[in-house]
Amino acid sequence: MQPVTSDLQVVVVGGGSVGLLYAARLALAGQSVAVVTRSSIQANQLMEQGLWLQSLDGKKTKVTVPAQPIEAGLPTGNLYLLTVKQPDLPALLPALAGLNRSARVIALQNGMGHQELLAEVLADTQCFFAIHTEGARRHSATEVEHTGTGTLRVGPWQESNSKDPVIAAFVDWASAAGIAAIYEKAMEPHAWKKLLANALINPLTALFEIPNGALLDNPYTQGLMRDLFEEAAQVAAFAGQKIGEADWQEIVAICRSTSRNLSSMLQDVKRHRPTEVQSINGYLVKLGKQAGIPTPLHETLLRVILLKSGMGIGKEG
Ligand code: KPL
Repeated sequence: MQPVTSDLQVVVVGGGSVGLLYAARLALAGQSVAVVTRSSIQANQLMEQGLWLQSLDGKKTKVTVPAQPIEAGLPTGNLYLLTVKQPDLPALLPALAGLNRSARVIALQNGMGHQELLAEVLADTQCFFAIHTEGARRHSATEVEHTGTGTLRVGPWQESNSKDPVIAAFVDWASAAGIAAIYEKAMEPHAWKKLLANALINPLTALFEIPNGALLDNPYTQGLMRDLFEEAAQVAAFAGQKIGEADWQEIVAICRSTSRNLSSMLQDVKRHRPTEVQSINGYLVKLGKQAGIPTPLHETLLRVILLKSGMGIGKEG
């Protein structure tokens, strides 16, 4: 059944696996969606060939979505889904600053720091955050495969009891598209839990070039994960987050349930793309320094991943 609200105009910013997955699934559910890509080549290909979604059952469906490159600006919409990675966010700020005050933005980045960046150009009432566990693999500029079902949590950063109507309509549409979407009162605690999972799984898988599940096959990598967890939990406590044994178990469970996944950081390293390590481990190191909490393991991994992805030492800021 389609949601009652039909005046939602979604603009998906980012033509990576997550952006293409959400664009295709929302469009298939009948939602008006436009896609904004980094390159004009991808935008042209999407316009000419359409967007192809391979569902969990292997079936391929073509979806027609308007697409344009970011250099042409942001098309009109009332909800902007930011699916680009953290390193690509600063370049979007001038375009976001020009949005109508009634427009809402949902940021889907891993790590931390994006909420502060967005606050530079958007009002508090415009900014929402999401964390999702849907699996997606991009096969080409116009083809995406849905590789696993998950949930989509969306809401304001800090606790609010009132529901924004645009975000509520989006949650309804996502549900109509078959995505288990939840409107959360506060995303900050969820973002911290995701940060910890990413801070343990992503750099180790990127360093050793192994799928997520392989981290659990070896007592040394498991031990490293646990030590990274202890450091991160102390920093999280300084930030007012309650992190305990259940969170460690949850991270182990994520590793198991995504065992065949190549983490996003490993994929970035393989593609010679900038990674999100500065917003993940780098954030923990920075906050640890402010709090006087040593984070030698996170700092070492930060440097190693920066070196591995060709960004060099000393740029961690
Ligand atoms: O979010 C992820 C990522 O790869 O960025 C995990 C949870 C580690 C799944 O691969």
